[in-house]
Amino acid sequence: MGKIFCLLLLTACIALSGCSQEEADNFPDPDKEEDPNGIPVKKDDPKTVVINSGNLTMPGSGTITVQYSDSPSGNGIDKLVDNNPGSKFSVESDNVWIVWKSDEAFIATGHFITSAEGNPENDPKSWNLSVSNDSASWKTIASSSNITFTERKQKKEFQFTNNNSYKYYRLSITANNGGAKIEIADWGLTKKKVIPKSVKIGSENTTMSGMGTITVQYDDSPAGDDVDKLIDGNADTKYTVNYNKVWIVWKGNSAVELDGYFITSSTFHPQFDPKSWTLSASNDSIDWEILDVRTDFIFADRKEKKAFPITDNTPYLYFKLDITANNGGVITQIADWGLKKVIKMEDLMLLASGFTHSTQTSMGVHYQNRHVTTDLDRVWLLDANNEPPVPGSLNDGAIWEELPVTLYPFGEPVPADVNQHNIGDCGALAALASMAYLYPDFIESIITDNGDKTYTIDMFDPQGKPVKVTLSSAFLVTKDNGNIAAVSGKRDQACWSTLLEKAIMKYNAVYKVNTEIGGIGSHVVPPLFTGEGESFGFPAKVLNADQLKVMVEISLEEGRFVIGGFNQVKPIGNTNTVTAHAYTYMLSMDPDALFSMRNPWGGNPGTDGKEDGVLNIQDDGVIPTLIDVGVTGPGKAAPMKKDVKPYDPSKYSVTAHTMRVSAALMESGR
Ligand SMILES: [Ca+2]
Ligand SMILES: [Ca+2]
Repeated sequence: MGKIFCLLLLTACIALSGCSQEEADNFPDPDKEEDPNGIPVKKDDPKTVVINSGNLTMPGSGTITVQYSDSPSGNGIDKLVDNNPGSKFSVESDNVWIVWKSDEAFIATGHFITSAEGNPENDPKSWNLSVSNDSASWKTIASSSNITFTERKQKKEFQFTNNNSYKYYRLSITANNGGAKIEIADWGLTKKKVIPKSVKIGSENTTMSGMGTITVQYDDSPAGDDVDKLIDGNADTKYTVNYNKVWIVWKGNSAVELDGYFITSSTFHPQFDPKSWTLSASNDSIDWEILDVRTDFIFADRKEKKAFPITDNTPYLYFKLDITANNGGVITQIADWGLKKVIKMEDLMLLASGFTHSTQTSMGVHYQNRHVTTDLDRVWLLDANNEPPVPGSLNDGAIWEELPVTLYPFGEPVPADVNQHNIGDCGALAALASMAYLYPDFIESIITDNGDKTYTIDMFDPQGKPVKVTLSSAFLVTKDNGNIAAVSGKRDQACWSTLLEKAIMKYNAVYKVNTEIGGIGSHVVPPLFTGEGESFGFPAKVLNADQLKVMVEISLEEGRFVIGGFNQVKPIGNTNTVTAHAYTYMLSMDPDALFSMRNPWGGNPGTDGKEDGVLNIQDDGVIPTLIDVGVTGPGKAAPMKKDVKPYDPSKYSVTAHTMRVSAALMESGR
């Protein structure tokens, strides 16, 4: 039967080059039987006519092919489909096959035959209707036998059950009423009637992120593959339409500004994927604004969720996805379609918690009702000879020892200057790295090099009043091997971060607000230097991945310190997340990542420090659900904000990518 296909292709090519009729040989008939009397059977001599327009018995244009080419002039095969009972097709045979090849596959659920003027003996009596999409494999979907037409020009209709689109419909007449010919006035196929179908979506938990109504062009999707599967956010379920094109309209209960939309390919065959489509929007379903057009788009994978951005942020009630072509299949399947609303900070703030605003002190609730600075305090804090106590968490394993100071190893303060060793103050260090990321100039502005190996740091007391803290060049080193135990630069040198960490310890000695720097909360650290302690946060799972991204980006844009962590140990890239640990949020160099989170260890478990502890967080459905975020205002640093850029750790790599953090901290995760 491959020959038929070749022939039809050939015919189609000829039709394209201008001919509308073509005759051909060797068009075999599967239903033909050998003549039992040995009389030579009539040789196949198919004839094909292209039917482009006009009054048709068929639902659309196509080509019609008949088994024999010897119809008398004026009674050709074109007369069979001209929707004129006064004209007839005639052939000198008592059996014949006729193939209608539709330009567009369609679902036929019936056909009709109209008897011709002339001798009733030439009426068809028995026939089979079969279908195909490739003209190679055929399936019989309807049969009629011993049909009698009682009148001339009598139209008889025959219904059958069919839910699939086909391009080829073959009528094989196996018997006539005893005459020498077959004569038919008209033959036509009737397309299944489908009407649009609307489904109300009442749950917020759909890919449309809201409530509304979805309307689809056709109401005949197969059971289990209905439109609810299009918006369930489950790539394993699919929406199927029995057509190669379809439109779908979403009407939200309120107008939304769209940031983008996505389409997920189904689990099944790529030829059923949408290939070309238009997304348009409207507020009255009359005037439509085109938001996005895709042509010849190919999904690279099964269950591939592909996002498409939208630049028109006008609020709209209606969104229409008009699939104008699929990948060649007779049906179309989509796993999911979803709309991505513009995420607004004000909406996210409704989900925030843990506000630390205080009416008493600009430093925030944590610093309320604390020790008020005395003159003696000021004197003690200004004297570099006064060293703070060694943090209890070091278990007397460290002592103060004078070390050379390189204030800015990379020329200005950078997050890479924050490398934790033995002190469990990840909250403070993640905050310092955030300060270096957003406000390097501010850090330089609060550190005064006194030129005598002492440094004075500008800080704020619990009432938010300026207080100066002067430090010697003595820093904590481990008792056993003399290595630096305090935070350090990449070459284990004391630097600005070492000074600010020590300033917090010295501050604690007087104010006893954060008596143990180990375990200090990240949101109480910036106010010590910026004078402002307004913060809020989001526990894990409050924000989804897209919302987290917006929260981080806007917060950084607005110059806020963003610190947070993971609530579970999970694999991420070639390492693991660390729990009970603070990370610094930054913009990522990876365009596919939501954002970066930098580990103050300057590395991550099981890796070296080449990436400076930076994790690029992907929307993998797992990691973002483990993330919490704390956001603290910039206070007095605000005027000195630098442009926020993606953090490039490779700029700060050094020859020895050692991990500096102590084994004990790596164990406890601080
Ligand atoms: Ca006719
Ligand atoms: Ca689905």
